Amino acid sequence: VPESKPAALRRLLEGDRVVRVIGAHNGLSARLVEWCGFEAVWASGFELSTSCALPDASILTMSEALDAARTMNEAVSIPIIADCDTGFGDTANVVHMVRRYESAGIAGVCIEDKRFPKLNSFVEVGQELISVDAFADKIRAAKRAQRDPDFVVIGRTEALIAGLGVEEALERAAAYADAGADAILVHSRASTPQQIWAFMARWSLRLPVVIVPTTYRASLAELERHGVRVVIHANLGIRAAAKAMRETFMELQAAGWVTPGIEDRIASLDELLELQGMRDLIASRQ
Ligand code: SPV
Ligand code: MG
Repeated sequence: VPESKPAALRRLLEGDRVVRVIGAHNGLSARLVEWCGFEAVWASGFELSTSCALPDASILTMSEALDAARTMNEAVSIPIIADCDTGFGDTANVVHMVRRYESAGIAGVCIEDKRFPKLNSFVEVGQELISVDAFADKIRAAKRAQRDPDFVVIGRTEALIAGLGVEEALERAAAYADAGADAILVHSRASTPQQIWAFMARWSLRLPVVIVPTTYRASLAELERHGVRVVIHANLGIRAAAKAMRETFMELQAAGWVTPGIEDRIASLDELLELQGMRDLIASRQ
């Protein structure tokens, strides 16, 4: 029997190497994450919202996020970690969400301790958390709702994002671990990793730690040294895509509506036929 995706994700979390994860928002970006050799896909709420030209503020529904996660999952053979924001509401919503994501074959979900409706962590105002107990309740409910014991639930604390400090982040992480989380994501938007290293120094390593270094830099060697297990580059794909699209469109405008200068800097049609799976389709017919 081939290894299930939840089992594959669990094996990565339990290994001793830093797990490298990249954010995606659709089948194409997820497939590129796999083809470039990364270990898992982060189905990013920020990327998905941006790709819909909507704010990352609990505007998209659970079904919309699930549809996107399912498309990504079907496009790759590596596990998907789905960014499920606050769990799309209260504890009962978390239960429903876990059942639906698990049935769709998603390897794991991540929920965060912000108040629903949430705002993306890079927004500096209005970052409000729910109580430790209320969020621990969500984690417990999520763990009770899953059927496959390998399905992964990551508890994410936004204590540092809300400006509450490392002590609060540690307290919350410990409570979420006690509630049954399989890993802890600790997020920071500081310009250096100092808060994260302070957290790691005092975290007893009883659960794997996941980080998202967007505003700060941390090399794989440093992550390894501080005991971080999973690193997610959550939004590189859509930032690369947005800039490339804008520049290409603007250049077409400037070039007087002819494309020769652009063609050699964008993906060829051949490349896209390969990415969409046309090559395999044709081969299967012969
Ligand atoms: C996302 O990619 O949607 C995340 C990470 O949750 S962040 O945008 O940094 O909050
Ligand atoms: Mg998010």
